Amino acid sequence: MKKILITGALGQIGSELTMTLRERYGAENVIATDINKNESNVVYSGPFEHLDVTNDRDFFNIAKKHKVDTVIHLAALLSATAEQKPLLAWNLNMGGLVNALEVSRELDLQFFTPSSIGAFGPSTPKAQTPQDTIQQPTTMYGVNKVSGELLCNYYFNKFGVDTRGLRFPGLISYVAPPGGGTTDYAVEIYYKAIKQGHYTSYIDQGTYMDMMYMPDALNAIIGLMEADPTKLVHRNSFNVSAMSIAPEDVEAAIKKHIPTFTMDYQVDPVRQQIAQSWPDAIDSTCAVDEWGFKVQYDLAKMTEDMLWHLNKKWLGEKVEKGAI
Ligand code: AKB
Repeated sequence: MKKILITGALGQIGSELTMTLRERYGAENVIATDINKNESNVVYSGPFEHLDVTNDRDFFNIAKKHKVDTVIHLAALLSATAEQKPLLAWNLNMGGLVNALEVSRELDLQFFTPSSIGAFGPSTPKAQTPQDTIQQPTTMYGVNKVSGELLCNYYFNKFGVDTRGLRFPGLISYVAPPGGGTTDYAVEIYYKAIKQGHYTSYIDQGTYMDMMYMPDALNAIIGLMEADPTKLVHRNSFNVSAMSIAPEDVEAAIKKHIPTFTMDYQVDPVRQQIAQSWPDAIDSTCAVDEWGFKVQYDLAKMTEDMLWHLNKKWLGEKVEKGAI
């Protein structure tokens, strides 16, 4: 990775990945693209281009103009929105992906796109979900993710494109909020804990899902992209997780810092059904063995960091580390 084009750069992963890669590889070497534009650092700290990933010619022209050697394709709808708008999800998630792969084939680029725990379904083993197992998802998002994993394998086997990918769990971050995901509760809960001291969870208690703190997710992307290709048995769909948690676990972790925090439940049937169709806890052993995946944050450490950063964001510099 020397010159990188990122799609969906203003989204939850893109906002932080763009800044991290600009620090590592030089601001001018990371071309952020998105269908939207805002006033953030991502737009002003380096090259930014408007890109609708379903427009194949624009995609090709921007990649060629900037002479990139890598595409990190993040633009996609998440699970809950995809379930509300399945046709849009198919067109954007699959149309964008095939365009990104075609550009990578035509220009001989290295390629990354995230898959998800959503690529699994109710018939998948729920505990210690293996790397290679049954994948029969019941959501449009899951259908997109399984198809995407297979398509990336196809582009590697057929055309030799250096495709790589991770099955991300729910990602938690204090920078940019996610939108339209099933795991979003695990981000919202921290925002509401600080702003209102109370959270109403749309995911029921006892519902376990895999999660990861954003710094670990960014390290995982870089670790996989820089990994020795001869060591990779899998390529496009590594299971990676840092913790398996239910809403009441996050509640308890927050209460250690904010004892007055309260939580109740108003379950959203659509997102609850999606959550129940996903694994409780996936097994990341192949990622550990093939390219050295590791995480720094468990629930307690992540909670301390999230609350500290959110307090700092809203209350200013007055907050001392350790005071939260
Ligand atoms: C979602 O909830 O849709 C995403 C995911 C797990 O892929 N966060």
